Amino acid sequence: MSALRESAAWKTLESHRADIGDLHLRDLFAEDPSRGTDLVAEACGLYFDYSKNRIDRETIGLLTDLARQQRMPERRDAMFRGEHINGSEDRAVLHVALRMPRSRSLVVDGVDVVREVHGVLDRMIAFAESVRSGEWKGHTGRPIKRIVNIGIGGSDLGPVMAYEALKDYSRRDIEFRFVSNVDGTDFYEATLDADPAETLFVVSSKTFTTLETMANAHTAREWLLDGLGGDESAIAKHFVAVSTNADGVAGFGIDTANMFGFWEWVGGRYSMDSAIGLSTMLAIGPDRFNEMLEGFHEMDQHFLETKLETNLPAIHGLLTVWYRNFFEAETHAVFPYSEYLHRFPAYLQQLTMESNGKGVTCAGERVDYGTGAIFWGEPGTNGQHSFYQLVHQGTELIPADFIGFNHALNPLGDHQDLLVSNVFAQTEALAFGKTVEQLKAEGVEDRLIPHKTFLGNRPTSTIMADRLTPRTLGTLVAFYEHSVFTQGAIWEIDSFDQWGVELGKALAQAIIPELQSETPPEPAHDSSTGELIRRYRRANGRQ
Ligand code: G6Q
Repeated sequence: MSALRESAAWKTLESHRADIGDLHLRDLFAEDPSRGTDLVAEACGLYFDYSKNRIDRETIGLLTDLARQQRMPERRDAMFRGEHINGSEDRAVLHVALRMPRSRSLVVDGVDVVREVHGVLDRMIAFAESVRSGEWKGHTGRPIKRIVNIGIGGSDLGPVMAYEALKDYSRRDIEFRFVSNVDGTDFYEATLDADPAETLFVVSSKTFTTLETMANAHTAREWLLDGLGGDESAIAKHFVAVSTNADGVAGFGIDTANMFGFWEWVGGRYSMDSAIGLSTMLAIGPDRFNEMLEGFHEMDQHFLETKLETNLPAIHGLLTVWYRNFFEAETHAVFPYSEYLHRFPAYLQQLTMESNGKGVTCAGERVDYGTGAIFWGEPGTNGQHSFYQLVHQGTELIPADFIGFNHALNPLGDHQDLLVSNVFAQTEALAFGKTVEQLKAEGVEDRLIPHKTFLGNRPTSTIMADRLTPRTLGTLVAFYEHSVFTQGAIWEIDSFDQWGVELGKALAQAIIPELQSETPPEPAHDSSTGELIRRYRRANGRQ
């Protein structure tokens, strides 16, 4: 058995879990009336109510003991100092430096990274202002009216999520589109009604070698040159790059003066506040972008400086461990009650699952405990009319985060009251359910009672903020980043590598020529893959 499972803090939590057993939230609230005002934490504009979780007043203390035993605070401090905590790639993990104020300095491997960050930010600001003001002109002298970000994974999910989340603050006279899929449909639809003379492509790729992004960028190049009469000098006015690979960018034909860099210590899924956020800055402007960075930074400082017992991301991360390892919960749901956050669950899926979907520890030992939960979700209230059935009455335990706002960005009649009433009603229903006695008192027919019973005792956390602003988005994303960090530290895994995406990439590279060759390829696969390749070739008129 692993040292973690043998450890004192883990064993104490196991017996605590046995004590808590099936204690119902109904009883926990009845016995402890101030639970709903005490088991909460508030910081950086977020009110975090974790009282509707399957815990008692001892649990958080035991979980923070586990965090200390696992040296989580020391690991956190090492990350903030710029140590190479991503061991398998031998890299520092410094997304927190991306949002440090200009006045700070952080010297890592001999370089002041904060200075470098602000150097790039200044160039992004100058560029964004010139595009937004119309000073930047396309090849034929027209201002930019459509901006297409081409990227995938970390170079897409953050930008598209942030654009959607902050649309209310964005320029409406410039269209923003995001192309990620190598399915040609994605590019086709993003440019269908676009005028090449007014279109700017932001090619976002840390490596500038990613198959999907390079295929889409080359298609964009052809589309632009076709539309503008084939003059290659048009590229400089219609393409900019966000990358760490200057040679690759120059080789593509983009002027490196129009390249915005970042660093190997920024992981893709932690990069939306680096130059990868250029499309966000183009949409909302430099001042709003800066407010977002301030929100991130405020939460970073909270995570760094606050004791674990009142530390929002630490508590969230520890509760996720609690359910994953002591209740065997396999999934974790996130339900934002804001239409603007409709891409937030997809963004979080990468952040959480690419970070903590690991089967070995940093030392390379196979784990014998559950790691990263499957994160999923959809905005409320829509989800209520589809899959919440399973959350309420199914056989799985699904811890869920409900995210709500006090104020709407688009106040219309009493819509916000209706929306938020659902946040509160759902968490109440999930916790307390509906008993046989209540149903009987309502005169429900006996045969329907089993169907109408809600067992309750389904854990939720509620995160309330005043309104969705760039600052709130920054704090919310940093909250989840540091929750992910906390979980990874407990599980002793490397939350910052992603070897699991490599195998599929390598195999696809091998199969491309087998689909395209004139003559049938040599048999090199299992009988299923071989037959799928043969059928595809035949369908496309190849032998
Ligand atoms: C994120 C991953 C991955 C990456 C994409 C795009 O943490 O590393 O999602 O962001 O594969 O990579 P490029 O930016 O290099 O194109």
